[in-house]
Amino acid sequence: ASRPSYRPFDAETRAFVYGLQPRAIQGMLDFDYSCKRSRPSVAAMIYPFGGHHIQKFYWGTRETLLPVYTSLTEAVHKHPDVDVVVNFASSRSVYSSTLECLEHPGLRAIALIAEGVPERQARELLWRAKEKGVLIIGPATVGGIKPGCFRIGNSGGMMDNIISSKLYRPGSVGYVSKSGGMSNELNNILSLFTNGTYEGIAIGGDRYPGTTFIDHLLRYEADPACKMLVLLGEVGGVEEYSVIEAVKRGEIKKPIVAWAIGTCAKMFATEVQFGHAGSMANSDAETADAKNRAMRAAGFIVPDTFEQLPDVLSETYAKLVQAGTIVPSREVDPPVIPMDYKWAQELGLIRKPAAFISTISDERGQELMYAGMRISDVFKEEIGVGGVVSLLWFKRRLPPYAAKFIEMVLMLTADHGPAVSGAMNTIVTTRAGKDLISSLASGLLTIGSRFGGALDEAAAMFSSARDRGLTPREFVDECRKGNKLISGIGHKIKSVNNPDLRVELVKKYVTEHFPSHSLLDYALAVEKVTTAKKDTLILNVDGCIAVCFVDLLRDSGAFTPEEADEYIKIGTLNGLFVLGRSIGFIGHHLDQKRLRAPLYRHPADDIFINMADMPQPRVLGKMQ
Ligand code: Q5B
Repeated sequence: ASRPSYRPFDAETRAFVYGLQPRAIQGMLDFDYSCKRSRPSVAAMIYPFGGHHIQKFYWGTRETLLPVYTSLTEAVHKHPDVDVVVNFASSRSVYSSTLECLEHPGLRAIALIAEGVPERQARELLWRAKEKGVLIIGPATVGGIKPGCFRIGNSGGMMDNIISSKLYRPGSVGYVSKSGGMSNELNNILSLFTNGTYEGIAIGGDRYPGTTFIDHLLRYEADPACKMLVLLGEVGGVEEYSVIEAVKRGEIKKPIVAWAIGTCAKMFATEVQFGHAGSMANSDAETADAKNRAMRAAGFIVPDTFEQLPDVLSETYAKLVQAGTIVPSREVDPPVIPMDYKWAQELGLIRKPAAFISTISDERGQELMYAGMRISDVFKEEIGVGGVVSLLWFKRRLPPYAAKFIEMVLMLTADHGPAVSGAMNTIVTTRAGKDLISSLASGLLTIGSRFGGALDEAAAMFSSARDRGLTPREFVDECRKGNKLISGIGHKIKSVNNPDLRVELVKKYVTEHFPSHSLLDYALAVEKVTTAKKDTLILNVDGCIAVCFVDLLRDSGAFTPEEADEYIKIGTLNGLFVLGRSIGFIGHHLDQKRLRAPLYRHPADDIFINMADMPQPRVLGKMQ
């Protein structure tokens, strides 16, 4: 890379993100956009699982695509301009993935976000990176931020924090701290009491960070754009003393404001392990007080308390401005970053009409609800499949006799042998090699006004005739005159002498349990008229279920008359046959699969092909 070694990040920096971290990447891209970068700082993601693909992100108000590579080598090959890796690999895989990064000489800086990296592995990585001159930030860090240029992962916090701390444009103060949280605090303080952060790095709280305070402060010292240094150390470790030595040797000459956090440790009777793995004093020199004393003695600008830090920053900054070392730039207007829809919604800032309305079930809460009933209560109260259908189809608990009736209908429509139209189609489809869903769909698509799908029309025809006061004879005559078959009447093989026992079961149950069965009675009277003509013109299973369901809708007290009419009109009753028969169709599919049934071809001698009656094909265009 053409940038000097003291400046690993600038407004052209491009990075790989190792791991699938869409939120962090969106944060980086939002930051880039706020800095008015011409192109995103993230070039690609590396994720060894799931294959190559692309992911979509926002670039301002528009959208942009980022590739996901399964191999770092390929990513490096495709994006030779990338020299930074933000490694989100877990503590288990960060070691191997970082070693892999170190194999690529073009990658000059690596941030390790993982916590809990074994110290032995961290030290080895540190050593290998040093050998290759690669800058390591972390492990156990959010990373760092270069205002106006580049953001490592989630550094700097939410976008509103980035904007309020003016991180969308560079300031003059370079800081180094251990913690990401304290870095955010520093960004805020620096934006209020100086012209803001030039670069800030959180080295991480482990005992063996890849780079330490001195590494970054020496970079800031070398960087002419950085005018003032801040060191936010803490109790534990001796890293502050390396900086003290550098100041004493004259390697650091820029004004350096410093504070070691953890001065309260003396209030405890024993040594205290603070939040970070390395933040515990193992000797007097490692206490925050000793460090603050030593830094003050070496010429650092050290406040008496942390609360006074803003004052000393402000004074130091003012002196640099007065001396002409810092020439504050004209403030640019804070950028407007489009807010994520979800976030804006959470804050109650926006509303939008829903594209769908749903009123039967809800899985958003702790427990799945069927029409307001908790799924655990569905089982506790043993409402059965009939009860579940009542909830999801009619949004109410129906009386037990009604729920049992629904269950009975599902059970006795479940199958009627392999010869019926729908089962045949399921079987033929299965034998053509199709899967369960296709075979089932093929069977279901066969359900129509002649086969299994006569319920709704039967309900409508019988109730209309009865409501209009027609006698059964008048109803049959009216249909005959209009050349209309009566839905729910007639069967291919069942007849008066070969009764359909399913129909007998329904009739028995309904007469015994329903408060009223007036439409069933009417339909049976119609059957008397039709079977007088032909004994197969019985009230069939579709018709019997349909009229009984109308009796249920109208007379159970669970529905208003309008609801009862609506359920017939919107095609509810055919749903009973569809649901029940799905059981049988699936059975036929599995049966054929088990039997390894081969492709079916209908015998030609069973098809009457009559070409003689067909018109001769017309020849279009000129014959040669
Ligand atoms: N005629 C079911 O026909 C069938 C008449 C009628 C007045 C009628 C026929 C029909 C209405 C639709 C219906 C559900 C096609 C049936 C089911 C599920 C199943 C199936 C299974 C299972 C049977 C002979 C003479 C003709 C016709 C007259 C016929 N139907 N008159 N109203 N409804 N019904 N479908 O036997 O004077 O000689 O010309 O369309 O309710 O699908 O098991 O197989 O569980 O899977 O072929 O049970 O009834 O009778 O057409 O030869 O007619 O009777 O006008 O009179 P067929 P056709 P004419 S249950």
